[in-house]
Amino acid sequence: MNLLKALILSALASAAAPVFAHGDEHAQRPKYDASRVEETDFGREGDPDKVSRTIRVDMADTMRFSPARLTVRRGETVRIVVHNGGRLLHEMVLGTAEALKEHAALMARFPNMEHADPNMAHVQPGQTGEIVWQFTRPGEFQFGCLQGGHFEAGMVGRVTVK
Ligand SMILES: [Cu+2]
Repeated sequence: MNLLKALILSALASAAAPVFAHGDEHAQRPKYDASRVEETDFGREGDPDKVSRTIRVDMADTMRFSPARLTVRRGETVRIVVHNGGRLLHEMVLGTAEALKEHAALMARFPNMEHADPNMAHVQPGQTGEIVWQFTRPGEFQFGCLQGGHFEAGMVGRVTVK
């Protein structure tokens, strides 16, 4: 199932069952399983045993990621450790610029949307989450916080894959 279709389905599912608040009781991401990894336009879920580098990114209520620019080598598997130093729920969602824009628009329509995909980490205040990702294609990608209004307020960063 492609990512957008999965998002729409989960949006519809949570529209019908609004008790599942996004970020509260969201499903735990399943353990890494190589046979279930899907290639996307911006790479794929990384094997935690093949991580060559850990990158720490902080999220703040100023609606900023720091650092907001990351550079990785093509093929590299990185562990992105995301710390939420704010008092609000924040998240990091990796994707293409276009996919993030679409996802943000969907989140605005369905604020209770629930999902836990390998390219995202929802992080409660004071907590730390992580994404293990292998960037298999060169190019410019983004990461954004898609909590209501955050992306629009500039909570977005860039990944350059060389
Ligand atoms: Cu945020």
